[in-house]
This record gives sequence, C-alpha cells and structure tokens, in this order.
Amino acid sequence: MSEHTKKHLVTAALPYANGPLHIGHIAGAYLPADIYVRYLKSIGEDVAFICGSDEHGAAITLRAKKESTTPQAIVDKYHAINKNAFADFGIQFDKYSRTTQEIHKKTAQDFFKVLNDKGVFEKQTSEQFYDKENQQFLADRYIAGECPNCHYGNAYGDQCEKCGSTLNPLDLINPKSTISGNIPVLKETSHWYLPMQKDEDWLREWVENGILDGKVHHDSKLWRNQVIGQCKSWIDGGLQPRAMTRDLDWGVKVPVEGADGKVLYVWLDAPIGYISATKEWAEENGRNWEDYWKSENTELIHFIGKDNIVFHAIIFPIILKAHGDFVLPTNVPANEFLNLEGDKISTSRNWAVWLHEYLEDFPNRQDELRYVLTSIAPESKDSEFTWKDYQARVNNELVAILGNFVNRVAVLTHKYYEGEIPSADFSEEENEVLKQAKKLAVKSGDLIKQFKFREAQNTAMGIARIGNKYLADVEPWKLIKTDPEKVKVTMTLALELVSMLSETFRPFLPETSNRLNSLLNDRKTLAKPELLFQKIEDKDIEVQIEKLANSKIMNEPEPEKAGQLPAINFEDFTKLDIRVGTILEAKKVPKADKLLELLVYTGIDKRTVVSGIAKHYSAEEVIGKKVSILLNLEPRKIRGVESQGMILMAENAEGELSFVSPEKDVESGSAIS
Ligand code: B3M
Ligand code: ZN
Repeated sequence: MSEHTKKHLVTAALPYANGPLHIGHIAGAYLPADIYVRYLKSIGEDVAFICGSDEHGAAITLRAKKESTTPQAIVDKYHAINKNAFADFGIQFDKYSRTTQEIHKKTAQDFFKVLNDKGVFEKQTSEQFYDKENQQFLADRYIAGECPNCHYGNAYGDQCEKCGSTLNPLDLINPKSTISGNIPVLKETSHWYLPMQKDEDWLREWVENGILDGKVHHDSKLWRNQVIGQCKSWIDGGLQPRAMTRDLDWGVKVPVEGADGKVLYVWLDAPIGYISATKEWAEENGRNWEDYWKSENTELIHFIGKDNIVFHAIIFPIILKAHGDFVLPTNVPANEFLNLEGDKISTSRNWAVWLHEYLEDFPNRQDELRYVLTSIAPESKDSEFTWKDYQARVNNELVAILGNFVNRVAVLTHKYYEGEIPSADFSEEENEVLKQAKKLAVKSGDLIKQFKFREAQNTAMGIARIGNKYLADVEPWKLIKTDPEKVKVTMTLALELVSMLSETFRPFLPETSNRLNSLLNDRKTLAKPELLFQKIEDKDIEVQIEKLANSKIMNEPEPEKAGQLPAINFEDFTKLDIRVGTILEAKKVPKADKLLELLVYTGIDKRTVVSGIAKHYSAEEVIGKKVSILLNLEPRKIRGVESQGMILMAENAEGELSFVSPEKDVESGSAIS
C-alpha cells in the first residue's frame, strides 16, 4: 500500500458496557457509521472502522453495586451482549475492543505521561466530597441530593435527570453519599487539570472555519449545524480547566508518582481507546496504526450522539493536538436524539426498544429496522420512532416499492425465460431510464459522503420507483404476445436495475443486498423468486406497543422520596378500597420475567391481578399468602391479561419487594384503613 493513498479512520462512540443497546444508540451513531464505512469500502477506499466497549468510569461501578457484583463481571457480561447484538444487526466493525485490555491501559498511560512531561496539565488542589465510612472520594455519580434548579430530590452530582441541568456536586442541596447514605464531608484532593481556556482561539477557528495552523483542515460546510453550534456556545461561554484524573479504584491508574488511588478521567481514557483498538487491529491485519493516526492523508471521522459532542469536538482534539503528531477529526457527524412513542428513550424506565429483543421478536429482519432507523435518522433535529410508523414504512416502502419491483422482475423472468437472464440491446427509452437510475445511484453515494444518510437512502429507493414506473409504462405482460423482442429489452433493463439496487442499497441493507446478489446468481440465470420482504402484520406491532405500555405501568408513578408527596385529605384516603385477600392460584406470565398472574380471593369475589413480583417470589411460594389488595383500581390490561386491582408491596432500598400482610390472622375481605 502506498503511503500516499488516502486512509479513512472511522470511529463510533464506545458504548458503556453497563447495559444493552437500544434503537437510540443505533440510530444515533452506529448505523450511520456502518453505512458510511460500507459505502467507502464498496468504492475501494482504505478504511479502519473502530469501536469497542467503554469499561471504566462510575457508570460501570454503580451498575456493579446495583447488581451486587464486580465491575469486571458487569463489563464481561455487557461486552459480550453488545458485541453480539452489533454483529446480528450487521454493524461490521473492523475492531470491537475493550478499554480494560492491557494494550489500552499502556497506551492511555503513555499518552498521559507525554502530556504530563510536556507540562500540559496543571495540578490543582480542591475540596471534594468524601465518604468517611467507606474512606473514599465520591465521584459525581456517587453523590445525590436536591437539585438547586428544580428541587427534584434525587439529582446526581453531575446532572439532574429531572430538569436536565448540568451540575457540580457542590451545587446539590443536602448531598448524600449514594454508597452509604451518609452525609459526605469535604476533603482536599489534588488532580491533574487540562487548562482548556488556553485553547479557545485555535478551537474557534478550527470549528467555525475548518482552519488549523493557518491551513485548511476540513470543509466546515460538511459539519452539522448542531455540532458547530454546541461547540461555539461552549467556547463563547468560556472553557474551564477540567480534571483529567479521578479518585476511584476502577480505571486506568495515573502513571506518575503521588497519584495513588487515582485513575484517568473516563473521558480521557475512552477516546484513547480508539487509538489502542486501532493498534490491535493493525497488528492483527499487518498494518501500521500510525498510518491512520499520524498521517496527513487520513480522514478521521467520529460518529457519536449529541451528548458526546464536547468530548469529541473540543476536549479530545485539545488532547490530540497537545500530544502532537496526531490528526484531528475531519468531521464529527453527531446525531440528535431519537424519541420513542412520544417520550424520551430511558434505560432506567425501560422505555426503549432493545436491539437484542427486536432481533428475538423479528428474527432475520435487521434490514427492516435499519431501513426505518435511517429513514427517520435524527440528523438535524430530534426525531421519533413509533411502531405504527415502522409498520407503515416497511409495508409501504420496502414491501410495496423495493420488494414489489424485485418480485415482479423475478416472476416475469421465470415466466418468460424460465429464469434465464435475457440480454438485448437498449433503445433510446431504456437508455434514458438507465441514465436516470444511474444518476440516482451516484447521487446516493455522494449524499453518503456528505453524511446525509436519510436522503441518500431515499435516493436509492428512487431507483426502485423508476423501475416500477418503467414496468407499468411498458406493460410487458401485455406485450409478450405482440412484441416479445421489446419484452426481452424490458426485462434486460429491469434486471440491470435489480443489480444496481443491490449495489446502491448495499451500505444500507447489507443482508437484502446479499439476497439480491444470490438471486442474480452469476448473471446468467435467476434463482427462484422469493419475497424479499414480508409485511408487518398488525398483531406484530400490537405486541410491541403493549410491551411498552407495560413498562409505563411498571414504572409509574415516579418514585418520589418519602415526605415529598403533597398532602391529601382524609376523604381522599377513604376513596381507596384496600382489603386483605388470599392468593389462591399463581402462574408466570409468558415472556414477562417480572410478572405473576394471581387469582386472589377478596372476601367478595375471586379476581385476577397481574403483579410485578416474579423476580422476588416464585408462583408456588405465594399460594395461600394473605396480602393487601387495592380493589377499586381501574382494571387494566397487562400483557393481554386484565388485572383487577393491585397487590400492595413494600420495597426496601435494594429494590426487594415484600408483601404487606396482616400481623394477626384476619379473614379475607377485612378492610384496611
Ligand atoms: N461511553 C458515553 C456514551 O456511551 C461514552 C462514549 C465514549 S466515546 C469515547 O454515551
Ligand atoms: Zn433539576
């Protein structure tokens, strides 16, 4: 490989290995990155597509605590889950690594040392919250308290999840350690700070005009407005020194003296993960990683979601430049957010479509989801996924336009020529159709290069539209009797379009493209026609909509802290008909790991109640138990079962549930008041 060849280094944000992936992650970063890479590879470009698990930081340690296990066990589990989900969904990284690899630790430490030796950091001492009982400094996420802005009682040290404001732990009212519940004390600690305010001038010039060191670095017109806008507002607001180290015991150890108990800030550690993963990939593939990271001929592109803009377009570039020798990103095509059925996607509220669950419920239909997510990609503003829209796009576009065209061509070719692919010279009409279609194919590729994936995919679909129109105009099914020569020409062109569709859709719908290729065999015979896409039936999406409705039920009302609910009067209280009931029968609700379906004797009747207790009680052990039941709750359908009432449960701090049962033996039907 000549060193003058252009190289593309494409990264997608390293997902935290603390949970599974949902469609918001995919639409935000991974799918557009995959489309971009597949396109570049299809035109013969030299590309390294790099990603991996982000395995450090408080996000991981908190999750481990919650699941009463070790951080290592957490990252091992989710790394495997996510790696598989990406592969099943056709996101084809050249390397999917992990930041707990030795090579990464060494790379990150060496990087830190270079910066430290160059005097890039400023060491500062400040007071930070400290948990005396556990003898540890509290990372931002380890402190919770009242939000100074909206007064929500359970805001984190770095952010209030209710009002979305960015916080500093010292801003919280009544801060508490989330580890012990103790009131933390302030204690002095020293950290290595990156004085970002020194970089404002060159950053502004680089972000706004694409100029670096007086030379054109990139085409700033290709940068998304929201990326430039966010960066500008950070820079205009004045950049602050930011600590690049943390007092934590999970992470990459700070490799200098006097840094015991300190690790690299996860937002320094993780982006360096792109470099370490490239090193691994290069070693495994006989390449030189420096050709990609340290060459003027490299285009470095970071695909991310909008919450990661500042890290990729400000902090990491400062670090790369301070180190020296490294390229800076040519573009940071960040997407906005994807919402779901009218609400923000939320992991903690289980308001999400999980990738691995989609692939279970819709096996081998990854291209359908890829198609829809690209059609609604939040490229310039937030967008929304709904199951009805998913169904409509699959049925009205993939099935009715693309699938229909291919199917007609396949069926007619088999009918007229027994699958043998005809070959005839085009007349002016065919040449014109072919020209129009080719134009779209080229345009689709150009749009991909400009990071306009939505429009690019729609343009590709235009080829199928042209094909359908051409068949409808020529009507070969009528001509076959009167002018078989023309039909030969028609079908030759139609097959040419199928092959063009296969190529143009390859970046978007790789599996479909493979199927089209095998349909076309060696281009002499056509395989037996088989429907390219199946319709999505109403019942398929009803199941999904109900699944979401259930997570809404399971998660509301939002747990407020004791003492924060508004007072009610006695009359309000008497509206609740709560009684003692006896559980007569119990069984698991199929496909719902949290739910039991109970038959409860209430003293008046026997009724069915669906209860979210299956993680805490088995069906067998609850039979015969006396419990408290709210009778006059509006019935509601949960997983297709009508639930008539609610069993009251006590929940401890660990989230364990326990029945609220009478202490003496009282009869079923006894009122609780
Ligand atoms: N893990 C945050 C996120 O998943 C973070 C990205 C790292 S990219 C270097 O949103
Ligand atoms: Zn708030």
